[in-house]
Amino acid sequence: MAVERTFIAIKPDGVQRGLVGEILGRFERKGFKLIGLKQLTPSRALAEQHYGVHRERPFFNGLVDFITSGPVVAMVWEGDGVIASARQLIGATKPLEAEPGTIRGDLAVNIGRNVIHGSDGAETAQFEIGLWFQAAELNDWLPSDQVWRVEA
Ligand code: DAT
Ligand code: MG
Repeated sequence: MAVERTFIAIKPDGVQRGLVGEILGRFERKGFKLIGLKQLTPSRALAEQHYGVHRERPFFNGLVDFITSGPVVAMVWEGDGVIASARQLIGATKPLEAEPGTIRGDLAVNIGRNVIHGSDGAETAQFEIGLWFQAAELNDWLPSDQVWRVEA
């Protein structure tokens, strides 16, 4: 499995509800590596680019209103197969259909307040990381336990 990077964002509902630590902890405990982290209230332009594939959907304006309504915690996580694994940790888009044990399954009810975003594929991840982060904001580092933690 190749080492990948993915873009993860805790949406304003997750930040307002005090779930940042809970969510960050799940990615840390899984064993992924934090490469970038910042808190910002996104501009409308940023939100519209981020959700550009949904521009024609009836929920688009409401989605942009929501994601720009308050603080977002934007992150880049790295690891083997992290893109698909993060989507599994996050759970289904509709929180009531998300499995217990997933972030949305455990922490959310409403599709319009589903707490977290994660890139859905390699191309999307590359696009979203570049959209939200400057190259200088991403810090590569070697965990001190890497040698024994990672199997070949
Ligand atoms: P995901 O966030 O699981 O990748 P998506 O890309 O299909 O889901 O949609 C992006 C976000 O848009 C989603 O997290 C919540 C919102 N959304 C999707 N479908 C919706 C709907 N039918 N009604 C309201 N909001 C919706
Ligand atoms: Mg999506």
